[in-house]
Amino acid sequence: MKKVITYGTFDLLHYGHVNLLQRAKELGDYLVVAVSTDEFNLNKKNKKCYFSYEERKRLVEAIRYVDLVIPEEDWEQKVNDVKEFKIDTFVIGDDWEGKFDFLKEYCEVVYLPRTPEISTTQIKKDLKK
Ligand code: C2G
Repeated sequence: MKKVITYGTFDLLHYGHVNLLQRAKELGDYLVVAVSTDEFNLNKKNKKCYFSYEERKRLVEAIRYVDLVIPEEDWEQKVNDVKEFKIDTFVIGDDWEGKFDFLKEYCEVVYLPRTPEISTTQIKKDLKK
């Protein structure tokens, strides 16, 4: 069984996120998604989420491509996650191109094109109009 992992906040879940998760699942048979916790978002990613971790976890778990959701609590957990879950492929959007190449020592690393026209930031801006 080929196992894939990806990471993200997934706040105000939108079709760009789903596009990524669909393509991530196509790279294997089992997809683990590490969803950033509220603390990690606030303290390390400088992101204030609309939905709590529990709500974002519930939403991501409901996506047909996702097999398991785990918490992302810090930047340093990826190597351990790859080992613990016996991951074959790490995948993330190409806004992170090159940032996780250190994982190539442990698994395949794939950067996928983002869905260009949508983002949580844009949604929040549009809602303010
Ligand atoms: N994404 C995408 N297209 C968009 C928006 C997001 O393909 N229009 C992808 C991102 O590239 C990422 C995933 O969807 O792979 C989740 O996006 P975010 O929730 O913004 O995640 P991010 O804040 O980039 O967190 O340790 C890694 C970080 O946790 C990644």
